[in-house]
Amino acid sequence: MTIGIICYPTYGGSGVVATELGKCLALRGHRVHFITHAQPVRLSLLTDRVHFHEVVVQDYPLFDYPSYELALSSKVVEVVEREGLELLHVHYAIPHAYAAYMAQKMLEEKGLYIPFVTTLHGTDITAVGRQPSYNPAVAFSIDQSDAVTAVSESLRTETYAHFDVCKDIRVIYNFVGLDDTAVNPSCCKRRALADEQQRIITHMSNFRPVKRIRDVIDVFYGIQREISAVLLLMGEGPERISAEERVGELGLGERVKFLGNCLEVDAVLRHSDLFLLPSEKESFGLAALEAMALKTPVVSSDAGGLGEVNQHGFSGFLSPVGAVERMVQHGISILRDDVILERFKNQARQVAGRFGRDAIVPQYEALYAEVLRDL
Ligand code: GMT
Repeated sequence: MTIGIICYPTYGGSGVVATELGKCLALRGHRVHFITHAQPVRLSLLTDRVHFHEVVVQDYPLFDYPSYELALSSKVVEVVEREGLELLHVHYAIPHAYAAYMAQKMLEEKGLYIPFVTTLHGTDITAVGRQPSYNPAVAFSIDQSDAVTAVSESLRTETYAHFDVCKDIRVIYNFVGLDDTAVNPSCCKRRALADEQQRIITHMSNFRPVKRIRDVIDVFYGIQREISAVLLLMGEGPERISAEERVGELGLGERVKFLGNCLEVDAVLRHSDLFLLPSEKESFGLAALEAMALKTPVVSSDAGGLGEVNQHGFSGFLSPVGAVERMVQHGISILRDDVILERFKNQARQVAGRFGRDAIVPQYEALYAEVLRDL
């Protein structure tokens, strides 16, 4: 199959899922064309089966707001015709599904029909897409898609609750690689991250308010009063400065390290003993799944789809959003004893096993085949 993938190419979870999916599809024999405004960050290797087409958004003095959708839909038309794409898979409803619909209409005028599958990831539904200025366009794009998926049951339910849509939405969970968890000797060493007797606690996100970074630091503060530990923060975003301020207020100093957009995420997660994700909203929580796959238990909020990923009392613990003290106690209960910690690590990995790429990617392939068959 020749598939076009449209996504945000940055560090966000939707871009990561879209890129990993494209790479897996190529390994399974498909030809994949990424149509994005920059080369996706997780796409290091272009091959004869993996291609990248850049969407260039032209500025013009009259445009107060240069139109990404216009440039994207035009690029899609060009790539579909030139490369013979059979199907588009768009990640994030706005504006990708909207642009795909426009491309579909333009191609229909030329006697071509290109179906598009839309995957809803989260804030396109639970935050930005719900705003009155976008809601009708999001609902329209969902209903016009040839097929729609959501990354959790929770997101599927929220979509029906907030949008007037009649499309059947199928849940296809996010996935993760389950390759060997052994530490690669060339990657960063544990001793570079913490002293031998310290536990390593980690958080990774785009530092947006929805991630509640202050709770991450406050939970760490509570834990490290009982257990010697360091906190490693991976990612960048608007809350970074206030996070640094909070670290200063609590006198945590050297015990908290900001690693920025770290290139060694897997190595850091492999060395970690606990992952914190106290988010306000989280349709799935890919970062938690990535941690679990590398044997790191998770203390998280119970927001959105997190309860579908993190199994309470087994792969970690869930608490209501903002329940900092409860999260502290959960963290301590996992970290205080080597035997208990080892048990949680193994259980986290066991739960992650349900979301392996070999189980999930064929579900997308089956959906693509169904869409093409029903044309
Ligand atoms: O919130 C993020 O980290 C970025 C955001 C995105 O759109 O890229 O992530 C959303 O999609 C991810 C992949 O499906 C999910 O794992 C995240 O839970 C979801 N974020 C939210 O719902 C806040």
